[in-house]
Amino acid sequence: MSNENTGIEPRTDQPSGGSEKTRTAGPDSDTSGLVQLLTPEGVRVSDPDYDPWIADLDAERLASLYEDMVVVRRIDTEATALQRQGEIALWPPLLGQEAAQIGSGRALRTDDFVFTSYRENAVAYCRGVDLTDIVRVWRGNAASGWDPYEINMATPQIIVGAQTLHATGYALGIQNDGSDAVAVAYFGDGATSQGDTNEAMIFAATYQAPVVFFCQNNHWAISEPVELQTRRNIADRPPGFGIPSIRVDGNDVLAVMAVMRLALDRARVGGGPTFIEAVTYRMGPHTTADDPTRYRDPAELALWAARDPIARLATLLTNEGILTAEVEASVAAKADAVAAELRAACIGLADPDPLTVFDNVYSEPHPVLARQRDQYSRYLRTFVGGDSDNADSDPDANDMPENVTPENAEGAQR
Ligand SMILES: Cc1ncc(C[n+]2csc(CCOP(=O)(O)OP(=O)(O)O)c2C)c(N)n1
Ligand SMILES: [Mg+2]
Repeated sequence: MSNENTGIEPRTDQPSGGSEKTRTAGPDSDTSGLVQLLTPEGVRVSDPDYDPWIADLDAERLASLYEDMVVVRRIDTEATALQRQGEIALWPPLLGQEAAQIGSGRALRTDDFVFTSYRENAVAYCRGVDLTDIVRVWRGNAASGWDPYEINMATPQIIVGAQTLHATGYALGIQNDGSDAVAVAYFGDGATSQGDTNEAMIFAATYQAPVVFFCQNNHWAISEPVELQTRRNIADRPPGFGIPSIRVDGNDVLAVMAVMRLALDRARVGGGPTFIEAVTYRMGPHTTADDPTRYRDPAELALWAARDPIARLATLLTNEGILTAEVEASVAAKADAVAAELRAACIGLADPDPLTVFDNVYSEPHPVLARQRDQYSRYLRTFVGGDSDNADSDPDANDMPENVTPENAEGAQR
C-alpha cells in the first residue's frame, strides 16, 4: 500500500494530557500509518513500494549507516559536554533524530544543495563538514561556520523556516540551469506554521521546482507541543498546495532513506517537489539553555526511548550477524576518536581580533560602519594592553560606540 498523501482524511483524535505542569506532544505520538521498514523491535518489515529504494543496502552499507548514527550521537554528546564546560556558548542537540538525518543525508548526491536549521549537524556530517566548522559559531569565534559552496550546504539558519525559501529559490536556479541536482530544505514541525514555509511551498508547487521539503516532526517547538501547531498531521497540509507528501517513521533509517531517494529521484526527473514528514522525537532539550523537564511529561520521553533509532538498527544487524562485538567496539572507538578531534578543534580555535566583527557586514565600504569601527578601535585601546597613550591623547577615546558596554568589550578582548 502506498503511504503517499494526495488527499486528506480529517483527524478525529483529541489533544492529550500530561500532568498539570508538563504536557505530552499529543496525538502525533501515535506512529501508525507511517512508512516503516524496520520496527522499533528491530524487525525488518517489507513494503513493496519502498523496498526497491534500498535494495542496494548490503551488509557493509548497513554497518556504515549504523556507524554514522553512533558517530553523530557521539559528536552531539561531546558538543553538549563542551557547552556544559563553558567551551561553547550554546548547542542544539539532535539526540533521537539520528535516523532522520543520516537516512536522508546519505541519500543525497554531492551536487545537491542543502539548506538546514541549526539542528542538522548530522546532515552536515554527511556533507563532509570540517568538525572545527561545526563549533566555531557556537564558540562565538565567527559569524559563519563554513563556505557553503565547499560542501554544498548553506550555513545553519536560525530564523525558523527561512531556509525553505532559500531552498526553493536555489531549486528554481537549478531548473533554469537545466541540471538534475536537487535542493533540500530541512526544518522542524514548528517551522510549518511560518509564513515563509507556506510561501515556499506555493512557489515550489507553482514552478514544479526540484526541491524536497524535509520536515523533522520532533514533536516540540521549544516548549510548544506539535498539537498546538496543527489539528491534522503535518503531512496533510502539502497536498493542499499540490505537493505530494509522505509520512515516514523518522526513527527508521531504512524507511527514511527509501522515501528520501524516491523524493530526490522525482525531483531529478522533473516531477517537482515532495514533502516528507519524518516523525521522530527530540530526546534532549531544545538547546542547552532549555530545561524540558519543566514542560514535558516524562512518560512521553520513555515511550520514545523505546523507539530509539540506533538500538533498532543494532538489533537487526546483530540478528543478521553483521554487528559483532568486534564491529561494535571499532565503531565505538571511531566515535570516541571523532569526539576527541571535535574537542581539540574547538579548544584550539584562536580568538578572533575583536574588530573582525565589522567584517562582512556590508559587501562594500559603509561610512556609518567605518565610524563605528573606528570608535570601537579607539575604545579598545583604552584597556590594558591597548595603545592607551594614543587613546589618552584622543578626546573621543572614551566615547561609547553604539551598542558597546564595558562588559561586552571586555568579553570581546578575551
Ligand atoms: C522566525 C522565528 N521565530 C521564532 C524564533 C525562535 N525559535 C527558535 S527555535 C524555535 C522553535 C522551532 O521549532 P521547530 O521548527 O519544531 O524546530 P526544532 O527546534 O524542534 O528542531 C523558535 C520558536 C526564531 N528563531 N525565528
Ligand atoms: Mg520541532
